Amino acid sequence: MAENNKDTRSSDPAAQAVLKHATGTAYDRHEQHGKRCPFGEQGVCCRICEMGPCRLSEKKPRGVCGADAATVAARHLIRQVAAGTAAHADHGHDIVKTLLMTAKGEAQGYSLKSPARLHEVAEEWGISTDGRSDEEIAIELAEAGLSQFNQLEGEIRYPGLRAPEATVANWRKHGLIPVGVEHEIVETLHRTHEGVDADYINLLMHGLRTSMGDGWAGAMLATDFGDILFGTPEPVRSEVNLGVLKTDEVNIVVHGHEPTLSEMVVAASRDPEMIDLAKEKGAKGILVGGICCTANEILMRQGAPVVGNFLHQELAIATGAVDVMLVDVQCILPAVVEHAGRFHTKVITTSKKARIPGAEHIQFSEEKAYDVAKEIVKTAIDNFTNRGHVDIPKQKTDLVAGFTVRNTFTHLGGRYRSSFRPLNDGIITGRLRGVVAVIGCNTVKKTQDESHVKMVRELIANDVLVVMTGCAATACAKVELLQPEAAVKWAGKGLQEICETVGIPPVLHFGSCVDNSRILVALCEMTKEGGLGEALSDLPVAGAAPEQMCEKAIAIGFYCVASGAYVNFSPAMRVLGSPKVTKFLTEDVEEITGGKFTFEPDPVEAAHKMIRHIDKKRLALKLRPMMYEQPLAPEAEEEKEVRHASEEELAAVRAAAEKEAEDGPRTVRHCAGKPS
Ligand code: SF4
Ligand code: MSK
Repeated sequence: MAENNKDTRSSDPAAQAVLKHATGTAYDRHEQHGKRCPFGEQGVCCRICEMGPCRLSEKKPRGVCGADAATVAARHLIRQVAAGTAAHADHGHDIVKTLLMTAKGEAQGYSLKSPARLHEVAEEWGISTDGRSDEEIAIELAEAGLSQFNQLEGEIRYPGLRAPEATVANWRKHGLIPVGVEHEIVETLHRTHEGVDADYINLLMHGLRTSMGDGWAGAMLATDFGDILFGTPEPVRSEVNLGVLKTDEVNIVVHGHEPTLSEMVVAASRDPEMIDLAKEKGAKGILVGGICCTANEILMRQGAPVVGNFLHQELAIATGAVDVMLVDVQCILPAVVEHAGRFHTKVITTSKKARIPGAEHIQFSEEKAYDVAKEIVKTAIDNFTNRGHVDIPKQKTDLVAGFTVRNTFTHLGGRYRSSFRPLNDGIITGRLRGVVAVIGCNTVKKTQDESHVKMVRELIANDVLVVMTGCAATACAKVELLQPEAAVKWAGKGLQEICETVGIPPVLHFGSCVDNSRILVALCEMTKEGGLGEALSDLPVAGAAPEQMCEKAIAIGFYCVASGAYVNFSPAMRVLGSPKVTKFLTEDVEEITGGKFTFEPDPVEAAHKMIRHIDKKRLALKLRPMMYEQPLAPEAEEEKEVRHASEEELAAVRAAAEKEAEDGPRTVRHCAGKPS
């Protein structure tokens, strides 16, 4: 672990082993870039129009057009929200389209793997199932699903269908339910165009509205319709970390986000024709493992091993054992192609939306999905014999994944009494403090995995059940936190009792980033089960993205806060140059949605802030004190105020930055319109 090791780039020993010899990685480029431009980092550099860029400071408090720091920071932030929402929405759109094509018999190799889930969702959506074939139902459901994206009036469906009435009423009061997913994204781009919306609160409210189209539409559709197509996950054992790669097998690493092609690649890798071909080339078999959320998709449904999380993508290649890295969309460092050039790895792009110069491109299409998958597997088999020196770190860890709202129900309530009652009772009686979702990425700005692991250990030690998705889940899986045995080692007594009774780990893997929607639905079910308040914001829960790095994470943070959650987000969003925007996000928004952000960088302190928030909610609900500890001291109820930089401190930072920008030496390019 990093605390015992001088390498602060990663806390993962497998990553450390590869980093000893790997060169030209994201860590090296991060170092080359040095100190970042403080105007950009604080969100007060505007490049919206061609009269700029404008860098706002004490001396220059307004841009050429007159926009102030709050307008500039809010405008750029909600553009990031829109980009993150667009990514998940487009992902969801592709899944819905694949469902439609499958039902029409136009997609090769797919089937409706979960008719039960199809019927459930159809009934929820008011689509008749009586006397109709699964295909007929799926066509109507998919067409209804597609309309969620381009709808221009009314409301997207899921909030009204799934959220508690009190929450829906509050959303409607504040106009926070999107009309349609794309409409709000388009409106974000319009509002943030030069000379349109200059009111930072109006802008941020629209950011909240736009993000709802992610969590409560794009991501939720991706999850539900993906479950219908690929099967609903069940708890499954697998392995994680670079050590899952095999010296004597063809290794295919699928990287990105969408399950449509990776599901087919897993199927093709099990095709006897492909296995025979691999054996002819001297390999013992074919391994398909994943990186980032594609990994989580095939882990959840196929039990495929996880090669690593975001910062493992170059490291996997540097083992010399990856015959093909197949990429689709999102979180793919363009550098993988250049990096692969140092080894034998072939990087194959597959989406028309995401090409990388130098990569081989094999165009994916639903109509020829299985053929495309076989072509990719064959390419990997052919490349197996081109391997040079192979050095795979030995580290790999067992994990249990595959939790969903439905099977968590079954686990908690037993086969004959599926319900969230035991979870709610655990909270009400004080055996369990509450639930925290820890999600999101890795970033070179923090030691890889360290914040996830420290935060989660602190939470479970304090009887908080943790649910995870994305690269965060992979981080904790690497250190054995996703095993039932972890409860005995790390959890507080109350959580331990629950885990032992139910047979679950103290940390539940809910899937990929779009599967954060499963967490939203679980919260809805907890409220419906009763005893924990009327609105989502009443629940003793919180969320965190302690190593966030991308716009999707910002969109997720926004829809969680819109849904009433307390969210710790680190590194902080680029808004700290505007005290007004910072205050809105960390204080004022709570009056509107019941949720808010904190930007605490220290993972243990952040865990305690979330615990204090949960305790505050417990007190408001008049729940019993925690079973295995003393009641809260009154002062502990008071959450420490978020500390904002004073105007003087900000002025000093800006003055120093301006001086650096004017005098050099500068390490930042083009920030002021002048190359350094
Ligand atoms: Fe400058 Fe205003 Fe143009 Fe932004 S929109 S670059 S603040 S003039
Ligand atoms: S993959 S979005 S680095 S979690 Fe979903 Fe990981 Fe963040 Fe990409």
